[in-house]
Amino acid sequence: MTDPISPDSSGPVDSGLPSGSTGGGFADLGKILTIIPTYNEAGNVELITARVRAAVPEAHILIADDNSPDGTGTIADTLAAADDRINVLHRLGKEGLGAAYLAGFTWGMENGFDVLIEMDADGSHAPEQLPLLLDALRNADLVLGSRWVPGGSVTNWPKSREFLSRGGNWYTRKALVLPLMDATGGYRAYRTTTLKKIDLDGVGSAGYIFQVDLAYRVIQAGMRVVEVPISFSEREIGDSKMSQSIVTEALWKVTVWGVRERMRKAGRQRIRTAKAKRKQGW
Ligand SMILES: Nc1nc2c(ncn2[C@@H]2O[C@H](COP(=O)(O)OP(=O)(O)O)[C@@H](O)[C@H]2O)c(=O)[nH]1
Ligand SMILES: [Mg+2]
Repeated sequence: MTDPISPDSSGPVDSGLPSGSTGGGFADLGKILTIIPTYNEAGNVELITARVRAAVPEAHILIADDNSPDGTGTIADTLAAADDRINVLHRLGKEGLGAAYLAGFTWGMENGFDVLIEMDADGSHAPEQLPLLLDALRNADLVLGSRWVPGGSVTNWPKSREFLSRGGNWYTRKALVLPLMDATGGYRAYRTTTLKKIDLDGVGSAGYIFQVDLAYRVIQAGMRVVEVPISFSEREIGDSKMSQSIVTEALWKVTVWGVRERMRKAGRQRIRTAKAKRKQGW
């Protein structure tokens, strides 16, 4: 970890990029922290932080680096030294995206942030669309940047990857009876209060299952989840860390949870029926 959090002070920066700005700032939402997990993102980390700083100048950034062998952590330290709104969480080694986010959430809560953003380092999640997520958070407990709602899009993905994402989301929707089009996506805005209301222990730590797990817990806790369309573009620099085991873990866990929930519901129904029969003197 590097520099401490400073009070809000810096002014807007013109990125020259298209903006999702809804006008005005987000002071009403409180202190905002964008958490960016990194593993071998040396070619991306500087650009992504500059874009976030330009898009939402009041947002702080936490780079959660898993001791990347390519020196991402050192570059992040240099960025943090030059900007008191950038901080770095150095972790010991590669433990998966979810573990990095959980550590980032804890850091954000300990440092008094009210809004915690999830954003990839590779540019797939356009920082220029962050204002759209923040605006939607005014009426939500969790906002999902969604590729698969009307207006959402994906560019530069092979058909196989699109099929996997659409298929995985379809299966998740059916298995968990989740009213979400993109439960596996990783561009999100949480209120800190939302995360405090759910049990973060035992959340799956790898890729997509982490995202599904959190959205599922928020919905089961009766909170409001809103999806806003985003334009997702595949990375141009560096390599994806997505692997077969991450996909398999996600499909397996969604299946187990879906079966468990159905058994629970069936059990509750049996109890209700037995009670009704007793009342009627059967
Ligand atoms: N700290 C940390 N970050 C990770 C890990 N795995 C992936 N990431 C980061 O998570 C984000 C998404 O990963 P990416 O490889 O682009 O996955 P994809 O977009 O699903 O292909 C990127 O910013 C990665 O650097 C990990 O084990 N630890
Ligand atoms: Mg990516």
